[in-house]
Amino acid sequence: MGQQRTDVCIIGCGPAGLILSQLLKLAGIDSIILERQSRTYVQGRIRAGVLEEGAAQTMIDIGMGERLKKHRMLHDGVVISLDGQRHRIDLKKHSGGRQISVYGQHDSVRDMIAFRLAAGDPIIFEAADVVLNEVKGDTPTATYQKDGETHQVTCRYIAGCDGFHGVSRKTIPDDEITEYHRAFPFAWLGIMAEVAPSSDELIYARHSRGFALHSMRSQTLSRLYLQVPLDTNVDDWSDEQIWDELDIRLGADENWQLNRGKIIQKDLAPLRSFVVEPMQYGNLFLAGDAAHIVPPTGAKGMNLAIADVRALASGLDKKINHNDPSGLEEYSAICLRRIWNAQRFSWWMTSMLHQHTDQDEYQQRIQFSDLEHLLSSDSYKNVFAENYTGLPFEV
Ligand code: RFL
Ligand code: PHB
Repeated sequence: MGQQRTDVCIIGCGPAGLILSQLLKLAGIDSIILERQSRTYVQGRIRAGVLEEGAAQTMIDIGMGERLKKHRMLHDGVVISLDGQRHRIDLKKHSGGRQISVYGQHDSVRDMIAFRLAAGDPIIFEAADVVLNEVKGDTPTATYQKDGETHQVTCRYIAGCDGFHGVSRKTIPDDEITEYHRAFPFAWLGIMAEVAPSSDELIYARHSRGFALHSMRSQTLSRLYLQVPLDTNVDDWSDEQIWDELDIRLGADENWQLNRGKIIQKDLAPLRSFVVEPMQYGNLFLAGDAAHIVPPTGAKGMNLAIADVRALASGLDKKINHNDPSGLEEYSAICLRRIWNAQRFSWWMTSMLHQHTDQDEYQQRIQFSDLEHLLSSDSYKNVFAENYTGLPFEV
């Protein structure tokens, strides 16, 4: 059996695992990343687009954000469309000067993998059947299969950064954690299209036919979404049907048109909320989607993952370098304060902008009234902008 040793064994090579590995390195702490998928697969997974100011700055500060800094699109505002009428919210003005960065998660992941490998630090791709052992003891281990052999990593701490379907959370006995779930009865059909964005800023559209979102990745790539039923088969939607529906929901008219282009990817994402408490079991710490999921409407998932690993890296630094356990003891509580706030914000944005199948006329009016209040009240816009651009980090 192949044997390896490190301080922290990180399971999962998504944003949480990659950023944690670099924060630890800067604190002089050694880590190994074990990733189930291939490098090509991980780099091709299309997901988030919006980074809070603090999340983008974290990537830049740790040296992994050179391309982000050069290629991101910095936005000062977002547009909310109500049955085709577009209204801008000035995020910068209402958040005390903060902007958001629009940059693809798969680009960030590709940049960070290249950075780590160029520094000679290990990522083990295609590590199959990861099993975590002795996580309550002083020397936990992770075993995995690769190239027909069993390998074992012995470490002091394990960071479960392996997403919602990972193995880390499942290692914790059921009676040691509490899970909170909420499933929404609809999904998003997402497309990536080779066409210039039709708007300088994101458009979140509430429409009686369902929610739509216009986002982007670059001057030549647009990312758009439609609310669809959960059981949708994306192949049942022709490209033309998708553009026609986006036209209606985003309110295309003689004054504003949606640019159409070649659709190079179609995907379906269910909307759900999930939190596990606490985010620790012995020397195993969960971070990112392994511990919580939010519906993408508030653009919070990757941002939360980054806030988690900042707190985890700080706790590990205190313990390993200064023998101070306080950061690790408080890790779960620190993260959960931000997580529940993001849960509330994401739930609110989702509820406010989507059509709900069981929604009656009364609820429709309440929803409309909430949005009208947002668009007409400076104090409501301040609350929105503060949440959307990201609250300050506790750690
Ligand atoms: P990830 O990215 O899922 O990475 C986990 C990694 O772990 C690997 N893995 C394993 N490795 C070893 N052994 C196992 N047993 C393993 N099981 C899994 C996986 O292969 C993977 O490489 O989790 P992480 O790092 O916590 O990052 C979370 C983010 O990916 C996620 O929250 C965001 O994508 C959510 N999200 C958004 N977040 C934002 O902050 N802003 C956005 O604009 C935004 N838009 C979105 C989104 C998510 C979306 N989808 C598809 C759900 C838009 C969409 C449509
Ligand atoms: C994206 O660009 O993919 C995106 C943007 C904003 C969201 C969700 C996804 O709220």
